[in-house]
Amino acid sequence: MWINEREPNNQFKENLVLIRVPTIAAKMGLSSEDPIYTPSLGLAQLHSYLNEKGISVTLIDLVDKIIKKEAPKFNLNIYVKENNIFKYLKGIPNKKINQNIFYIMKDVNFKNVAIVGISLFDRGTLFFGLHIAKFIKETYPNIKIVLGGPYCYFENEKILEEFNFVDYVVIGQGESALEMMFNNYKCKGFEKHVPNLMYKFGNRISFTFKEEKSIEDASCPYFIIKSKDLISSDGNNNLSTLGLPYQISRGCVHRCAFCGQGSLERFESKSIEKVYRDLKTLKESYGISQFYFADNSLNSIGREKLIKLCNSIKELNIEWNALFHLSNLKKEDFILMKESGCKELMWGLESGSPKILELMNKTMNLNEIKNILNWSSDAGIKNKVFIIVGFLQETSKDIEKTLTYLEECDKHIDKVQISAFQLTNNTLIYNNPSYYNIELGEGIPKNFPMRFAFYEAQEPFEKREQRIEQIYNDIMIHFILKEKY
Ligand code: B12
Ligand code: SF4
Repeated sequence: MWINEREPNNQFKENLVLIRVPTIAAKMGLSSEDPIYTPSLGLAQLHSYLNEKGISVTLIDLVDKIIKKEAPKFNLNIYVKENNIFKYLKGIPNKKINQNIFYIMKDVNFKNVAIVGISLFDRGTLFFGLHIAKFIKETYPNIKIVLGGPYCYFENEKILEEFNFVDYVVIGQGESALEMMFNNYKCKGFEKHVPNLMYKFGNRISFTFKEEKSIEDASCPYFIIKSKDLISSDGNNNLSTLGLPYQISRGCVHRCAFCGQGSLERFESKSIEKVYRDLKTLKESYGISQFYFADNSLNSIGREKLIKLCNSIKELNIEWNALFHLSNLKKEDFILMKESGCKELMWGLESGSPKILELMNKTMNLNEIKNILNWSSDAGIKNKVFIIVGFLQETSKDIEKTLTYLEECDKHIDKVQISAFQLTNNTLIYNNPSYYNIELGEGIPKNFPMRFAFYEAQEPFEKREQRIEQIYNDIMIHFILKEKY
């Protein structure tokens, strides 16, 4: 019998396990920084929703396990060599890789587990996530393996095509998908009723249908942390640099050429009343006053709503930081933000070269940006800027312009984080390769290439890889030598 919603007392004895995988983005040269530890918002939201629906969830946070050195022999670096891992996942034996998974998964009990969900956050979580999936499927063939998380917007069909050990991929919101899957996985053909689900149907790969529930109805996240976990041995609050994640808006009103966030989800934001209620609950439940607003660009909600938000949360006496878009802000906004607890703002500056910004479809003006950064730091808010290197048509002249621009703004910038350009699908560039003078496809390595998955203006693949590596190293050396960053 198909079950839409379960009676709270109608508990199954089976369990649903959700696994969080650490990223190796920095080790892969995709980012200049290892991410700061915060619990996963996506999984906390799923946990909370499924619990409300009477589904018992076990959350395994492997990031936490590694940080706490609970698996000392486990080697995360093994996943950096993607070619080797890819071959192993395709069935070519490799003792070292094979053994590695036991070091971290051996004490996990999968008894009575019906479904294991693995959350893929970014490219740096892909191969470890797939290794876990293979391990579980081979050890417990009856367990259904489902992948989800932000990265599944970028890789989905190919995963199902390549790897039989993955049963399903959820693209987008996972709440109803996991609920329906868990309630009905014993019914034949249940898949077609499950929203946002990609699955194998005979020789074909099918996608069911897209469902986007209103963000206003999103559950208040449930984190499996205890206050004591947040205090490090030196007495500092581990979350003080970033904060407990909480999302106010979803989607983005901008359309940067390299980013798909603007088109993946419709833009929507929570009512200020809901934000206030949730933050109050989180503060009281976890005794935490530091929050990270996990929005793509918080000021997408518009100035009027931003002002309302700041006025409302002022009395909560919290500290917060968030990603902002470098536009549509006035000097007085920063004073109000500071009063409401804003500690740090993170900005996608990306480049100091007008040519590159235009190619990126970044509708920002470098003079205006300087003002914004000044207003922010004058108000006592820290500024962190993100820079992308290796963008299309970027030359050493453009890099010089970026460095000069950063020097000019130096007084108002507290931190710079560099990422290497990655081509992802659902972006303006991917959808219009000829406009950007790149070629996709032929001759490109097949093992999930992303970072160098294209030829640029006839430049051979290997040459581009070497050139970007060089730019990346040069710019990194510049920042390493500069103590402040
Ligand atoms: C907040 C955020 C962060 C925070 C994370 C805070 C936290 N602890 O949760 C911080 C600042 C730490 C961060 C760091 C990084 N991030 Co980030 N981040 C985001 C952002 C803006 C929002 C993610 C989020 O919390 N959304 C809200 C929650 C509720 O949604 P969700 O996570 O998608 O979860 C839902 C579904 O995905 C699904 N789901 C999730 N897990 C699972 C599991 C299963 C089994 C199922 C079925 C469903 C499911 O259900 C959930 C509820 O509906 C996204 C962009 C985006 N909008 O997705 C980028 C994004 C994911 N980040 C990105 C990157 C690159 C990074 C970094 C590598 C940056 C860097 N250069 O260092 C690091 C790596 C972090 C890591 N892996 O640990 C990229 C990934 C792109 C890519 N191709 O790889 C994104 C897409 C931004 C972008 N457009 O470029 N990030
Ligand atoms: S890079 Fe940031 S501002 Fe630009 S589209 Fe993506 S999320 Fe929006």
